Amino acid sequence: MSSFIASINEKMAEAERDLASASDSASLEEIRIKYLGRNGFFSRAADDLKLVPKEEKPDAGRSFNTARKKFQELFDSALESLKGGSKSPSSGERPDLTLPGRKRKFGAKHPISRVIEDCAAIFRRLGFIVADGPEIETVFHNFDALNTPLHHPSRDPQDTFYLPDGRLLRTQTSPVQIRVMQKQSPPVRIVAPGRCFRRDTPDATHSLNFHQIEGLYVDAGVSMADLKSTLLFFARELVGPDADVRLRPHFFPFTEPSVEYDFSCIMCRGKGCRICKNSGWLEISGAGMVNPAVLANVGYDPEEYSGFAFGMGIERIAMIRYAINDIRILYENDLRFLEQF
Ligand code: 2NM
Repeated sequence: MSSFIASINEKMAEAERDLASASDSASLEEIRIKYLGRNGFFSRAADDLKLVPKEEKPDAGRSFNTARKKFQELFDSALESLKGGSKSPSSGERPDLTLPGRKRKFGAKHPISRVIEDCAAIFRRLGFIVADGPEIETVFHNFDALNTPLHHPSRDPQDTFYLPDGRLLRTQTSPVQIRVMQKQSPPVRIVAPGRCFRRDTPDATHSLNFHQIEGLYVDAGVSMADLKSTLLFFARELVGPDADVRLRPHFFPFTEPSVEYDFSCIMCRGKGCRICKNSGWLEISGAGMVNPAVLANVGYDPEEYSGFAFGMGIERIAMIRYAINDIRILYENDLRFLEQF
């Protein structure tokens, strides 16, 4: 063995003894300087390495590198165990309790999460349970089971993202309701919040992905009056006790009859303003009595059970609530925006 390698091995044994006896950070610092400092052992050994005869150099270099690495590991773990307090601090080293604390930066909930959680909490008080399901869906759960006919425009690849295997990105959260109904018999009282996808040209009010919360209540004797009172209770919990709700006739394949519904404008309390375009009403979304064909598709007897369902756009509610005029700001992760929540 070359004398270079021998001296390295000898020094490493010494280093191990030094590190084992280090009891505080001051002695550890001394050790660091002794071995890693500008004039420390490894620095001088690196100079010596240059003088090693050529044929011994590869071996010498290897043992130098190994020793250097091993020392760093031993040193780091000695430092770690000192910090971890496994050795009791000597008197000079008590923690300084007068030092200012470490500042923790708290995150904030995204406005979409806030709206989802607030809505879900209101429905939970009415006995609804939060359900979820996959964002990649089958055509059956997203369209067929919901009584959406083959020729319906929303089924077109122009409007919906299809995967090569024929599945699709769900266009609404109703397939969650289908899955829950397939699994259990009535009564079913659920809300399904979540992310949905539609092909759209993005602008201030359209986005390729958006969020919905849909509700479903199926039991014997559920009526349109239950739907309206549920929406009214929800509106009053969300925006205040003087809120009102109105239903307008509409068409959806999955509900019959179907409605679109509005909440009275939160800004002007129905008198007419810029937000509601002077109508006094804010369009929220659609609802209706679950189409008997949908109940039959999941194996429920439409003669025995009836139900209502509704959907709401989370972004729409967030934009009204927080006076946001461009939907895109909700997805850009701009901290100047997000830190306000
Ligand atoms: C809406 C509007 C109207 C709806 C229907 C169903 C189901 F699964 F029961 F058939 N879930 N959600 C529904 C009805 C959704 O969103 C605008």
